[in-house]
Amino acid sequence: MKTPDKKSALSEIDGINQPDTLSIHAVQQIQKLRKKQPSAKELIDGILKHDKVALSRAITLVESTNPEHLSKANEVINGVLPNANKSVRIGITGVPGVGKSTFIEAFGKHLTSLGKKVAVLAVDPSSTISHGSILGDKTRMEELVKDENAFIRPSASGETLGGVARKTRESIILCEACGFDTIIIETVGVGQSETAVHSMVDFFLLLKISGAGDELQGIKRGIMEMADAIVINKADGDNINKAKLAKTEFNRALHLFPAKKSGWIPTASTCSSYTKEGINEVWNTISDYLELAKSNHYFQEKRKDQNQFWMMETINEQLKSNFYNHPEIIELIEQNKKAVQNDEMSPFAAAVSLLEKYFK
Ligand SMILES: Nc1nc2c(ncn2[C@@H]2O[C@H](COP(=O)(O)OP(=O)(O)OP(=O)(O)O)[C@@H](O)[C@H]2O)c(=O)[nH]1
Ligand SMILES: [Mg+2]
Repeated sequence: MKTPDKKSALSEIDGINQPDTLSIHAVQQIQKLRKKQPSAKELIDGILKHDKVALSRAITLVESTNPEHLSKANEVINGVLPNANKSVRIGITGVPGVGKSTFIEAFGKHLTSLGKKVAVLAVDPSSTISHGSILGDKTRMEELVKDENAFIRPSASGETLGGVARKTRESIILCEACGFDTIIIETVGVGQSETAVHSMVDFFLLLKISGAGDELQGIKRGIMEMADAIVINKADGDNINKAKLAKTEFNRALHLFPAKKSGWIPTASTCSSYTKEGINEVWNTISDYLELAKSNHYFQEKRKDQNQFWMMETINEQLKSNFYNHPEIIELIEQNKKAVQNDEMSPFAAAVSLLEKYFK
């Protein structure tokens, strides 16, 4: 039995003998597989053949910060683009603990039972702090994880909202090309992430739980305006009556908002992800919306507007990151900051000199 290469992770520290059962052939197989990175073409072919492993790998490239990976990711995205877009994209938001992941599990299972193929992505720029809901979500979506017609990808982390949003958008395209017809995007209802998600979905759903009769308190007006439906979750056990009251109150409040450009009138409903009551009604509501928005062409127009918006966002993001990562600029920013602090330079002059330097 030959001992594998000392540098390999499969090789033990000095003084410890390799077990006899270690097969050098198996080690070499693993090493070979590990090193072999699929080409852009292989990934494109895999995705178009609806291979989830290829999809996962392509998303990993999209999430990478390595410039080489990024250019490969772009190649893959461009290659599959003609096959994307044929889906419905649903955004789901709500405060932490409202039951988004549990709802997505129940809702997703309902969708796959209708023969749909469901991909779940998450926008959660805060997950760097909370160390991500990767484990949490995968255990909360136990059934969906096992469903062969579902694909769950936890949020990319360690990033700004802009960065996470770009990755999610590109992942949507990859999922669609891989045959997923229903894309669900979960976002936690804090910060600006709802706005980012709203601008990448067709239908935006706000999840709520009933409170102590003060349902509208503490809810951001902007989120109410963005919502195409409000669903009061956890309408089970002792909560049923409170949930029904909350539904009435939200329906009344929704009527006070100006009419939507889509012609759609948002409504509130109740559901329980535990008893599954109300889950199929949520899909019926979304189907009604799609019928309306497609027949009056709002659906198509909105997607075009979103594409333009994301084009501009991508330019903004790239310019910013290119500027701030430029070695000379990194140095000069520090110098100019000091100069501004010591009143040797005006903030305006300090900024202009940096920009001029960069664009020269
Ligand atoms: N009674 C009841 N409890 C629920 C229901 N849905 C979720 N829960 C519970 O609510 C808690 C939070 O659920 P999650 O699905 O993790 O909520 P979340 O909104 O995804 O939370 P974050 O990912 O942390 O933002 C869990 O303890 C769930 O078991 C429901 O329909 N009824
Ligand atoms: Mg969650």
